[in-house]
Amino acid sequence: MTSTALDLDAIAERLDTAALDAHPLSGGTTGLTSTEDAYAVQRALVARKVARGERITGFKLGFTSLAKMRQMGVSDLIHGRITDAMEIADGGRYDASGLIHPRVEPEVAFLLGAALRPGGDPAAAVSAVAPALEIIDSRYDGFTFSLPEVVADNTSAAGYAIGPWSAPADLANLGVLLELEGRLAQSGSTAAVLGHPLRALAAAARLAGELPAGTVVLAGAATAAVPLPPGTHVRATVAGLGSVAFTTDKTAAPATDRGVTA
Ligand code: OOG
Ligand code: MG
Repeated sequence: MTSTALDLDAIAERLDTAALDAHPLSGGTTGLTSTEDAYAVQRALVARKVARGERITGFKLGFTSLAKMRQMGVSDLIHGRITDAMEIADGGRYDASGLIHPRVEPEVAFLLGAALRPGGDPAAAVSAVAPALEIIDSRYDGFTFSLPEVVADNTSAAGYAIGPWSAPADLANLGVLLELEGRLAQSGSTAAVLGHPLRALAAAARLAGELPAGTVVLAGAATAAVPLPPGTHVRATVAGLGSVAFTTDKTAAPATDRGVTA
């Protein structure tokens, strides 16, 4: 049900400003209770980015693994938009000083060679797969939010890096490692993503509508996310697909991440 009492554009503006100023909002203050309103806010928020010159490069899924659902205390699949301004070059440097309390998580990315309609065969649409890293940065204090609130906040999207693209491989059960400074931070399997990451792709088309050829889709983290400190080399490896990495600049430390429960 859509609520008419809320000013959805004003909520989008608050979230946008929170990101630009790296000053979080308190969860629970948006008044959002409906998912429909939440996606309307997300669209308005992304439209503000596009108006500033950002280009939408694809979609991301959230809460596709139990590890993530448990960590964040939610139980529903969500989706958001990624833009060119969020891209981090594989092997490159990344300045996270403008973020609030960044976390990083290992993912698998799909590249669509053909459009994928809701109900269509996801495997037939995929032209390439790659290991990926996602940086999330909730615009809510302490990463504390309701499901509609995280949807409105474009699912905490902040940055992503994509490793080398390979021909579509069987992603049913590939080992996933997340290393910070060469130390193992998280490990898991692509099977953690809805039993098979292709299910996340099918869900993206079901939830967001037809996905055009050329779209990148992040399937959702296979493990819990970990805080991303400055001056850190981060690498995700997916067995058989290779790895993707970046290094954060040694700039001013972001605000303390008080929300980690994993
Ligand atoms: C929301 C983003 C979830 C994932 O991969 O599950 C997500 C959050 O955890 O703040 O990107
Ligand atoms: Mg993610």
